Amino acid sequence: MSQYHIKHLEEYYQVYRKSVNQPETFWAEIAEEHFVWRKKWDKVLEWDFEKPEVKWFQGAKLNITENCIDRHLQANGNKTAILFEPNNPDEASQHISYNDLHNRVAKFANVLKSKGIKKGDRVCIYLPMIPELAISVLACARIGAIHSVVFAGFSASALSTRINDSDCKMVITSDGGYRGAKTIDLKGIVDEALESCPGVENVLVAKRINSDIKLKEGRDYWLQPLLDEANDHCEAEIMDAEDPLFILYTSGSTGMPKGMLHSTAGYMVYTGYTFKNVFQYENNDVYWCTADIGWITGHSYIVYGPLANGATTVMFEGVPSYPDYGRFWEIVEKHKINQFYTAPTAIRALAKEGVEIIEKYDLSSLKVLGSVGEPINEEAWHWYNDNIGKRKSPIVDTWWQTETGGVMITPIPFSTPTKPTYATLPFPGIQPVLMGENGEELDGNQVEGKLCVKFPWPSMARTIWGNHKRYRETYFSAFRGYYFTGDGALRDEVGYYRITGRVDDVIIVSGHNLGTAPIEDAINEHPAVVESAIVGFPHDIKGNALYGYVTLKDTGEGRNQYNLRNEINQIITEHIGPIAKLDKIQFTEGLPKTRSGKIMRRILRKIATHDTSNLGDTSTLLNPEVVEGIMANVIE
Ligand code: 7RM
Repeated sequence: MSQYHIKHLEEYYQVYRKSVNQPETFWAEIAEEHFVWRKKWDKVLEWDFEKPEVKWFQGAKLNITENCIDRHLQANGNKTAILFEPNNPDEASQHISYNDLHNRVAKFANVLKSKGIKKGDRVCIYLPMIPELAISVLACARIGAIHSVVFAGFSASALSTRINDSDCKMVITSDGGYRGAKTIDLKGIVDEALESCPGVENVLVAKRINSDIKLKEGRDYWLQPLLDEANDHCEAEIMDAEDPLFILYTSGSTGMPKGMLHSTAGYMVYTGYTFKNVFQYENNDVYWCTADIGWITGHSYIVYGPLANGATTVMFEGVPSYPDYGRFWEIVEKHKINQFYTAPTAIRALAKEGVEIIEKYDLSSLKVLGSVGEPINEEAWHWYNDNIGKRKSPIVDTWWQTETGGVMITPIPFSTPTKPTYATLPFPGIQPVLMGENGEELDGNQVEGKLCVKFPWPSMARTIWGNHKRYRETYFSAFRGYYFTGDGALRDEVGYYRITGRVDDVIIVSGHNLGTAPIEDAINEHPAVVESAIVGFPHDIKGNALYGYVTLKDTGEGRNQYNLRNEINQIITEHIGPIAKLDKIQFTEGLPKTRSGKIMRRILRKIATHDTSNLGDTSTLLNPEVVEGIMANVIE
């Protein structure tokens, strides 16, 4: 039996028990047998959820890129590491071997050094899904710089907030990007963002769409000429186990996005180990995760996890609908994809297009299907299982978070019997608990509560960049001594977990986490707006969509409500990005408030979902009279 590669349900239970009973022995064995170290650790784990502080593999020295690249060169140098599939199907795909990747990362790392980037400096990466994105991430890791990838769909204002929060010295971007039939002007967005980012010294610009952009003298450089000049050898910076690897922003229920900080050794061990088992990756498999590297799923399961296992990982630049809704299946056939990992929102969008388009393609290479990002509804689960997996490829419904770094609750395919809408069992090393109303652990099965984790795991985020207090308050205060996920869950009669959704003011739209507060802040900047409240409502494709209640200063008949709706969505697009646009906007006389002045979202949520038979007690409201008016004007 190999505990690194679980192949039966009994083996899973055996490994799981060991991971709980002897966590330090367990993780030390995984780390020692399957990763390369410049120096071994002195201590496997030190932790305290009160402070909170967590340290894994203290005293160890390593570089994650030696694990993800160098160690594979001897046996697998010519194997494809990254298989790049362009937006346009007529453009050739690129097979980047481990040897190529090694040289390209070294060159890029030397360019970073030549521009003054040192260990510990923050580098913002704002790129479309082109090879330079993965390469720049690895180049930062090679020299110990902390990468902060910002998804290239975020606006200039969202980008500048993130750059400033972590004091990035450099931005890596491109002249633009392709997304289906559209192009995006990334360099223009960066220029606008940098008007308010005095700390950025240099911008490196990759060429992708050959657009006519301006380089700011002394600040901006085309990347390619610098790479052409650079040496293709770069010694890896030797890092301590707990040295930071990257920052990745995630939305919170209030204010500023949270810069989740991940450290080196634990993140590497956990993403590598989960990748192997969750996808049952075998040597010559071709694995494809459709996420963007701008999200945690891309960091952990396009870049680090697969490469740590010497896998072939596909990077797709485009969208599922271009040139038509057969694109995903065309790629599966073309590259004989073995493991396919996507989000419920994509599955629902594809299901809507019917099965005829799928029948044109040979999907017989598929072995494992994955789902991530939000609860997968039963209908989507069956559609995926019947039409894509042909009822022979297990679906792994993987529950995890930006904060957890890697998959936490998931079936192990071919071992764990799956059950629609259930993420099933905790991965080895993970100790989930459900908490009751009074903050007590709910024992036994068939219970529902708030999902917490009671023991540390190697890839948990160590802090929020620059704000450890907020880290403690957000994750370790709701239940003392526990990590609180913000999700609700239930445990069925056999101990399987089903995630029921967020229990805070985060709404998941098309798999993207959106905090309500930043959207409301944006809307409230409109001169005609007094205040606003955002709630989610169920949407066939997006999972949830956004419903906004907006109180205007002047509700006079003269106002053009159509224009106002467009203006509100325009402001949201500028502040956050088009993903946060509202599907429905209702203008209100006022919003229901508690006596302490808090908007009662519970009531607004019910109205938006037409679930008004039982609004609960409204008598404690400061202004119960507004509720009737809101109900009368609800948008269908
Ligand atoms: C990986 C990722 C995290 C939130 C999380 C949940 C929700 C993610 C599932 C899920 C039900 C799943 N990171 N979520 N996966 N809910 N089943 N399989 O998505 O930081 O962007 O989002 O997403 O609410 O807390 S994330």
